[in-house]
Amino acid sequence: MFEQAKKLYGEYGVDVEKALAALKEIPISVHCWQGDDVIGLDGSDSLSGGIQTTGNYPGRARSFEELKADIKKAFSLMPGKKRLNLHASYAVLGKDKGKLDRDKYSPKHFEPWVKFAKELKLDGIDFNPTMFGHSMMKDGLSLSSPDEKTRKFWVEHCKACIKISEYFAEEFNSPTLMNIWIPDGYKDVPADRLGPRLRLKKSLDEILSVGYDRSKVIVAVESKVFGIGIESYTVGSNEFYQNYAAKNNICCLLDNGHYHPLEYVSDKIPSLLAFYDTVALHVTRGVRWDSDHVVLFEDELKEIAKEIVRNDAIGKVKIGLDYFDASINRLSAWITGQRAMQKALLYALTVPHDKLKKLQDDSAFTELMVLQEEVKDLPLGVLWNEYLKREGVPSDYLKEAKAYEKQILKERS
Ligand code: RNT
Ligand code: ZN
Repeated sequence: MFEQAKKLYGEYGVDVEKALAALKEIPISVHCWQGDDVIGLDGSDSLSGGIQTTGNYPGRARSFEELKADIKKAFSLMPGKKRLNLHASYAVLGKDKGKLDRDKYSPKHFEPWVKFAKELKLDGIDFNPTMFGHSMMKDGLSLSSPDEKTRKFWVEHCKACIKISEYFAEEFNSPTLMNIWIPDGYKDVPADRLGPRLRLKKSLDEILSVGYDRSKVIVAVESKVFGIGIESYTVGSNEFYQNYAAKNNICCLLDNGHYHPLEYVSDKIPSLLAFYDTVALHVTRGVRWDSDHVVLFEDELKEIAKEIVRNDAIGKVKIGLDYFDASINRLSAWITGQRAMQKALLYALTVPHDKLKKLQDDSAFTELMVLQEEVKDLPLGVLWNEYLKREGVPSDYLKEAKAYEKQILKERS
């Protein structure tokens, strides 16, 4: 069956073996926060800041040990090259718990994660300062706060995070993406829209002034249009961050839950590629709002993957995942989303882009439409199953996730 499929793809000029070989080398940064509903390990017991998990499926990871066990199990069922994406709130504080605050975290609080990631033979670790779920989030504001003490605290936190990111990069000999997202904004029409942005700008300048090696740490900024309870104004808007990134030579991160329902991130990728060497993604699935539903193999995901592959941007676009669903088996959620991303990449790697591009350039729009429809029916499932086999991961991961639930997670309630 696979040989037949390979031949069929060959008729469209697609080299299936080349596609499968490329797919297993594309790293996907898998977020740690699906496992514990974004709570973290450094003392918070609830989520705040415009983001929210919904559901109360049993078995949430409540400790470092539990989270590690769940990640290990989930990752063992995900094909391809993986990185681990951590938030600062996942610091393993040990004796420092209750003594050191987020402005003082250092590489040593993440050594256990490095050890763990090396055990799993991961490609590297990516990182995020955590500006939510903390008492220093004064009135929901961090880097844009008018309260100087608050603003400084978060500047120091981000500086510390750059140093921790540098440590990860050195340990894995692979650059770390450090993504800054803040929930700062206002529920109702603000009286001053510029002031908060100028303060955010000043904060970012101060953060970047910490000496760091730009070949090791890629600093990104993640914009948003609104959050729950922050409906009227978001300080870190798209226009603000894109201009800041362009002027300061840092990276933009696009989260596809953060735009208007009719704005597409797939279309923003090539716009940014015209100006930047690196673009970062948070791949998610927003349903009516930035709801962070589990990523599925859907049209927009395929378009995103196509923009990465057909623009020769596999090394340039850093693919990270960002979803958290507390209403279903979390392991299955994790794996379903990661596999959907990989499948979309496989899809993109097996579309005859050159042929299609040529039709566009020749203004052969009728032929273009027909061929684009035709390739949708190619037997991708056959290639996918072959890939899973070659990667040594079972196609029936639900069975494994359910067995793990019965054995391990049930004990947690
Ligand atoms: C929130 C942003 C942000 C977070 C994670 C936990 O709207 O998408 O990236 O989801 O950092
Ligand atoms: Zn995000």
